[in-house]
Amino acid sequence: MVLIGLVGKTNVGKSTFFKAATMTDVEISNRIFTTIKPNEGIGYVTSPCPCREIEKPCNPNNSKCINGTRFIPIKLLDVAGLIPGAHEGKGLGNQFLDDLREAPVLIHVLDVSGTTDSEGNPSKNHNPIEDIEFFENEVNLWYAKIFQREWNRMAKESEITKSDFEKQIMNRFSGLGIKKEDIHKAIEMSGVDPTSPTKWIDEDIFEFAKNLRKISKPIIIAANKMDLPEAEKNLKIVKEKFPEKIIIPCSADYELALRTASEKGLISYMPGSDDFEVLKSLTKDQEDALETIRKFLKRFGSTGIQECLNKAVFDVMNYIVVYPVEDETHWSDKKGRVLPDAHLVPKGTTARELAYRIHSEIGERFIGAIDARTKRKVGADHELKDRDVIKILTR
Ligand SMILES: Nc1nc2c(ncn2[C@@H]2O[C@H](COP(=O)(O)OP(=O)(O)O)[C@@H](O)[C@H]2O)c(=O)[nH]1
Ligand SMILES: [Mg+2]
Repeated sequence: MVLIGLVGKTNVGKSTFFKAATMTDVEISNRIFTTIKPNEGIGYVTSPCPCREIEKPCNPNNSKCINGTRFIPIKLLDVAGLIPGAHEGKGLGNQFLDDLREAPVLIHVLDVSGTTDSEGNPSKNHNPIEDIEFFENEVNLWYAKIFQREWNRMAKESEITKSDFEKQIMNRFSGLGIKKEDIHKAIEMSGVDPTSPTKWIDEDIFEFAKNLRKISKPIIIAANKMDLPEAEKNLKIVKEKFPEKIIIPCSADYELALRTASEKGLISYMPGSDDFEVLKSLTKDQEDALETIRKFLKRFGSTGIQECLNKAVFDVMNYIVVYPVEDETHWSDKKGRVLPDAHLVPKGTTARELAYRIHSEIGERFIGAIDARTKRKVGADHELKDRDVIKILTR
């Protein structure tokens, strides 16, 4: 399952974000929950369900569908607050960072209202730009440190044996989930020579680590606490300073309030939407609180929480959703369930690769596939598109 790390300093709203995003009224399957550690939870990305195109309702198995929107599970990791010097082991330091090894994408929760200082204490007018620079630098230094530890030995070995240095790095640091092409790209970006790694100086290693981190562990920014007074002014400053970054205005507090009210049956609310419907009579306080939130939704389009998850998975990681079926006419599986499973796969995944992802045996017996929309037969190397409904043919 796709894993997203929620990171940032203390008191910015990571746990609030985590709680709101992992709240579920419909549990999918106990199977997934048994693999969850204490700070892990199941959140969802959303995508329009193909069931809108057919007469019959769908019968989701590994995901859920609410009013034609498919909610597909992902794993979220709520990581303890990062403090300056963490890469040297300060605070929870390395343990914190090591928790992030397996996450291919990070959401940096930022207090854009400027009401917490760099240590997480209440403050006024704290500059959130500092937090972004500090955080990225800390993660880059952590990456560099991992490499530096083994650099000399690895570099010498590679030069003596004339082995492929990129491959050696990949194998040695497989725990970081880095691909060979990422290493190749990072070496190119850093302008260093992979045939003589013993000549790299510390700055070269840092530059390489920084570029590799950017490619293999991208960070998007949840500009949180947008409901507070100074936030809008700060958001503008942060966006101007970092025009290339994905920065999403958020209110984790409001998302949590909406999901809680929805769970209690007070309102009907669809995560990610720009409105909600009141279902029961409310107290004056509840009504006022909800109307304030409604104004926020109108102003920003949503609370931003669902958008963060969707952007991380679909825009940054470049994943698509595909729906394997057994019956290309009814879009159902062997048990007759319509559109049972939604799979998140990297863009560019081929029909055969999808078969292998479902089961290695299905991959081995693969002979072709049928696009259930067009009913056309496609070959092994056919690249799947987002929201494809596909039948795998096996011998
Ligand atoms: N105004 C406002 N406060 C928030 C928001 N998100 C979290 N908080 C508050 O910030 C404080 C710290 O939140 P928490 O989730 O524990 O932060 P963490 O230390 O990063 O996990 C709590 O008092 C939250 O209620 C938000 O979107 N808006
Ligand atoms: Mg927390």
